[in-house]
Amino acid sequence: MIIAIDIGGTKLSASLISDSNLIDGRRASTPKSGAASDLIVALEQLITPLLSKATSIVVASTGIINQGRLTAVNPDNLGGLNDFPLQSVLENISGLPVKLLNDAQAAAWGEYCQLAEKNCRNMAFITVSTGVGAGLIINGELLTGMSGLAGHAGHMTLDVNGPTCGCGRSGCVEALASGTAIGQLASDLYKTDLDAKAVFERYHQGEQDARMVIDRSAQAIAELLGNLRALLDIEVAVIGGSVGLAEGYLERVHHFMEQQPPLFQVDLQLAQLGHEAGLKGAALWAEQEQASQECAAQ
Ligand code: ADP
Ligand code: BMX
Ligand code: ZN
Repeated sequence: MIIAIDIGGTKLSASLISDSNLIDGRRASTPKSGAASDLIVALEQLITPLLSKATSIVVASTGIINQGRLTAVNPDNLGGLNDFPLQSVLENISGLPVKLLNDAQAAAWGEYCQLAEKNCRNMAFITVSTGVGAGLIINGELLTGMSGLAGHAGHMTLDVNGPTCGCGRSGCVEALASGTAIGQLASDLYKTDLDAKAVFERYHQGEQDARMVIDRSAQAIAELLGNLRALLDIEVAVIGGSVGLAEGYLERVHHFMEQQPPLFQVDLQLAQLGHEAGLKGAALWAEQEQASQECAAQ
């Protein structure tokens, strides 16, 4: 069996995976200190109980994944941590072979494998979570880019006069739409600390300020989808992440997308793998990589 690990800005999950089924799934909070040593301890505690049954590890992680390291685009999402030797840390903990992929890229592959429309060749997966991540399938293949940066659509600028993003740019999609951005704007408006989950609760109770905050996020995602459609002729967009999957969110994205000219609208779907898209997608990707390596060796 394989161990799949999902490292997000808010939570860590790990599970054994057999035939695409999760077995013995575990969760922990992502350390907020920004210290590499805290992340190492958290990962060790998370996967140690699973190690005896596994022969390899695959990771879906927030951040740019390149040459075995995790580099943050937005270090704020990881408490300031911006560079981490993820592959060697996990190899040292486990003694097992380890493969790494960005979390949204992994989820994109997982969701692409679920798509009923097999003639879909170009798909975007967007996670609205601690940050905003994206993974792109172009001509049926996962795009990672030369340095792992491909798909980081959360850091495309939507508003040059918008809030500063932790990546250093202004008005990024992430700075307007992420769970963190929702929590920050709502905390300013309500003058008390609120996270995105609490904002959704207020929204469902009919509060106008909460609705406005969620609409800022949903509108930014709708604009992003229009941009991706224009750039890449995306046919299907799949939305995931805890904000993306929250009740009522997809409807608001749809509402704003419908205000755009039809040419810039996409077929919008909720992640079929739900919160497991990263874990399952990473496992499916690892299987495929393994098969193509074996094929090339023959
Ligand atoms: P990660 O970024 O670690 O992958 P999540 O996908 O859970 O984790 O995203 C975390 C963000 O989602 C936080 O901003 C959190 O407040 C928000 N969130 C968590 N649960 C919910 C919920 N039920 N409804 C709306 N937002 C949520
Ligand atoms: C950020 C960036 C992406 C990631 C996305 C979603 C960092 C640490 N991460 O844009 O690589 O895919 O967040 O990540 O710079 P999540 O933590 O919200 O799942
Ligand atoms: Zn940014």
